[in-house]
Amino acid sequence: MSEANAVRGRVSLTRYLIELERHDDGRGPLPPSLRLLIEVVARACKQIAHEVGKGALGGVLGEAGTGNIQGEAQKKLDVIANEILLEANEWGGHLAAMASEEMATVFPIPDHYPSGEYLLLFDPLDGSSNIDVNVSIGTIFSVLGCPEGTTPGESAFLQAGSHQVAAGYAVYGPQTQLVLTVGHGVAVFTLDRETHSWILTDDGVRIPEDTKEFAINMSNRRHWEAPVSRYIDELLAGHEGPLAKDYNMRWVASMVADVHRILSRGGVFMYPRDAREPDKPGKLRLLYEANPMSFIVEQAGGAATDGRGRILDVAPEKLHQRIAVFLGSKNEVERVTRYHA
Ligand code: AHM
Ligand code: MG
Repeated sequence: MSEANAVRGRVSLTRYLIELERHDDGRGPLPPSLRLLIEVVARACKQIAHEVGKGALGGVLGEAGTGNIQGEAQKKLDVIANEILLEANEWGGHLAAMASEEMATVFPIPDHYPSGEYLLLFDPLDGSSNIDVNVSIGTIFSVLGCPEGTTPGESAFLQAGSHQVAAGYAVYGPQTQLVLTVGHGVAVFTLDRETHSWILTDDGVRIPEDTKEFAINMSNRRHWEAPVSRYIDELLAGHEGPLAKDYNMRWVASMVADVHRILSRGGVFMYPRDAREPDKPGKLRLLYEANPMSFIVEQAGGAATDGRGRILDVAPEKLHQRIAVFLGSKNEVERVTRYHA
């Protein structure tokens, strides 16, 4: 391919979304306001990638000296990424309100900006424990419609994940990538660091139904519930065990990076409920982590449950609600879910 043809053949994020706007396959065309909102989020992710990349040279590493609503110490980059997303999205006119893992309560669009029809939720920087050690981290986001006639307070956000109109994440790793679903499958964009544009590098992503790879924090083993212990024992028993195959284990401790690997080559990711904090059903947050990742995984042919049922069917009761997560290759997620029954 000549250089000119190679350039013309590249599909940018804007082009990908505009084609969805024009093309109605029965699920309805993508609304222009949703396209613009996604573009703003993607632009904010580029800015976060830039800040992350500065590392020690930009003074962005280390603790912020503050804590979030979950009682976790915030890193400087947690706070910076949160600010970037708020600033980028508050004035565009597409949103009624935002909610973030790093903020105690919802952020309504200030009165001096027009208010829009969507709600944006995000985990501005997921995998915070990896920031200072230069391991992949990411941003996770989810978009809901704002129910008509409601003031965009906390209750407007308490919608089951099946109502999401878009979800995605950016992974800041050796390459910076954006993974997106608007309910038409899953597309992956890679940041071209020369032109600063998101270029489509994979579309119609499919997660293999079977896998030989699992991801779990094994150090919590003594706190797990019986069905999880049984399942992991079977995986570890390998070829000689009941599942009759050898499994490999990977745990990045950044959900974005673990999910990204599973999208790329299959696997099962687990963060079960455990006995450390009995009042908290799991570590991960339903609205900022579990729902958007479950939407993406299901759109790629995988499955996502909390061990009991489909995550996307859970009716949230609280903004910062936590949930157990089992997601990835369908047959393994179904097996561990069966063990809970
Ligand atoms: P964070 O949003 O505060 O970074 O916490 C979420 C992260 C996930 O990315 C990851 O899967 C998990 O916490 C790692 O937990 P652990 O420290 O138990 O390995
Ligand atoms: Mg997180």
